[in-house]
Amino acid sequence: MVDIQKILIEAQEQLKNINSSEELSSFYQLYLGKSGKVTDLMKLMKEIPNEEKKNFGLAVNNLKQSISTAIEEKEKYFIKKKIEDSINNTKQVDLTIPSCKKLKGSLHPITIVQQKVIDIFLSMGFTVEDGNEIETEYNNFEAVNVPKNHPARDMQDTFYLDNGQVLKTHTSAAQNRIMKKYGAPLKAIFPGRCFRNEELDASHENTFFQIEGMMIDKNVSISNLIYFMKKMLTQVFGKEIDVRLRPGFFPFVEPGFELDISCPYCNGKGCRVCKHGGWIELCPCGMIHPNVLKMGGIDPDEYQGFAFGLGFSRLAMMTYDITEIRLLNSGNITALSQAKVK
Ligand code: FA5
Repeated sequence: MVDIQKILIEAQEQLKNINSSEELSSFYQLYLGKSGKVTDLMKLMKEIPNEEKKNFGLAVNNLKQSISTAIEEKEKYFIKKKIEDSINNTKQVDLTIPSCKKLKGSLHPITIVQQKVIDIFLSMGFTVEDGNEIETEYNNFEAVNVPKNHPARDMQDTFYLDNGQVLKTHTSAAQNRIMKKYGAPLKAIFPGRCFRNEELDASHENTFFQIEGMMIDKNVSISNLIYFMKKMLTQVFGKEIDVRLRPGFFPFVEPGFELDISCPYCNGKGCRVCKHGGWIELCPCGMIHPNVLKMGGIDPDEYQGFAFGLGFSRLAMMTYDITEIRLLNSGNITALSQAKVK
């Protein structure tokens, strides 16, 4: 007589040691396949006496059911394990890590405002010239009427190089070369980096920018100077700007002035930027001294001219609402990118 219970126990034992889907399919073939142990039992049915057929059939069916269920469960277990393994072996992604932003570059505030001023002067017929950063003492001082031992040299703390040349203290250092290059009449601006060995604070840097301008022709007057400055500043600030002149001393101009602008932020009413005075000191200027014209090869009896030296770093600060000049040279992209046009 076949011991069905024994076959079931044997199958359950074998199943415990099965560790892969491949082993499980062999197990299936061994019991439920075409010539499997359970299938063979079913084939025995016809040899079983009639009175035992019912019990035998029931027992074989139960055996088949038990083995099928066990195989199904094991199969489910393998599928689940496969999914879990693949999750565990996949590189984990932390969705809370901030993404790496691609930072877009932009032009420096100085460059943006400089380009704007250059465009305005180009549209008014001025030529744009370049100045050297390392200059001869002659160009920086003597040629603009500041001879050796003149007290005005002390106003510009100068970096001297071992070879006797200087780091240009002002853009006026290019005046002589430009006059000699073009002669008169002449309309030119020359932006540039200047250097002074100064005490640093929120509005003084040792390296800063100026834009110099010169117009030389017959019958040039202070009215021309006021006209061009007003026109340029009105375009830079995008609104009508009033200017006023106060006397100022510079050896290379006579008369010399300090040009103030009506505060573009409060329209002259008084605010933090203009220190509540309604005016901002922006640009020293004046009529070019006859000695300077002469040294530039231009006859002062025939020609006159005006010159101005715009403190360009400060103009950029005003335009971008930057209150600390040292930020401009800091290379601090975060701070510079927060600078907003006023
Ligand atoms: C001059 O440099 C004259 N060459 C300007 C000039 C040109 C006058 C032509 C007349 C005719 P001053 O030293 O004041 O002048 O400087 C001009 C401007 O440069 C100042 O008004 C200021 O805005 C800026 N400046 C001067 N020193 C510094 C500094 N250390 N840091 C930032 N800006 C400065």
